[in-house]
Amino acid sequence: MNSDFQALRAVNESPEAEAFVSGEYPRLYKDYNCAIREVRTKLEVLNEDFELAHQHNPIHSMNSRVKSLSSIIEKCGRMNYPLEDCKFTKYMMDIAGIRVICHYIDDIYNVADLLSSQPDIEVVTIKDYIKNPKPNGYRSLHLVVMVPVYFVECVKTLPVEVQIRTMAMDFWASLEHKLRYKSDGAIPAFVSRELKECAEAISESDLKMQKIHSFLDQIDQDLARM
Ligand code: 0O2
Repeated sequence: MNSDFQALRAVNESPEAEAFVSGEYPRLYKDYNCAIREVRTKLEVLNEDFELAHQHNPIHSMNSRVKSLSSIIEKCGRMNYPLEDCKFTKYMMDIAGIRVICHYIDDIYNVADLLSSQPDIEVVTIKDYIKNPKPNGYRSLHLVVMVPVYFVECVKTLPVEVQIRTMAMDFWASLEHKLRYKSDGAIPAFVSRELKECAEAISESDLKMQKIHSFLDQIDQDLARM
């Protein structure tokens, strides 16, 4: 069933959902959007400074989103999280999400380490789907970090899910996501097999590209020392 339809039905059936939609969501959206901006700024600063130090931008691009209303209501229903008084925010760690697209595999771990080591950042979870890909071939590094946001009257420490992957991994994930969405979750077996083969090919290419980049980097360093 379409998730917007599910959300709409939930609003009609439950006073908690109605209160959430009409009152609490706008505040929540603003808070989590601020948390995204805090982490995005950190990543932008790291990217610029890394370039000065290493003549290379680790980050190709970023996009971010606050989880949509329908997606929050759908997930609360599926996971049995209480909507009432936003109690679900204790459990739902992906309300704020940033996707960071890097050039090379080493960039992913450099960005993750640099962000994680900042004193005002607390890493809550790390899921390394690059070292341990999902059975369907999905690869990405997922971190959930807590970041403090300074409002007028209070400080809120909020979770932000940061997904870091190469351009090639992102290309694969976008297509797989679209296919899953279009086929309502049931991707035909032969398509799943082909997707998995693509994921393996992409992973090999990422490793080769990394080797070439490291080789060029070494030449640059040798020339700089001469
Ligand atoms: P959307 O629309 O991107 O937000 P949970 O976060 O608790 O719901 P899980 O599986 O424990 O679920 O979290 P995990 O593994 O960190 O994955 C969360 C997000 O990673 C997903 O969010 C996707 O964005 C992405 N992801 C994970 N597995 C796959 C996959 O096999 N294919 C693709 N294309 N993306 C994946 P949502 O909520 O599913 O979607």
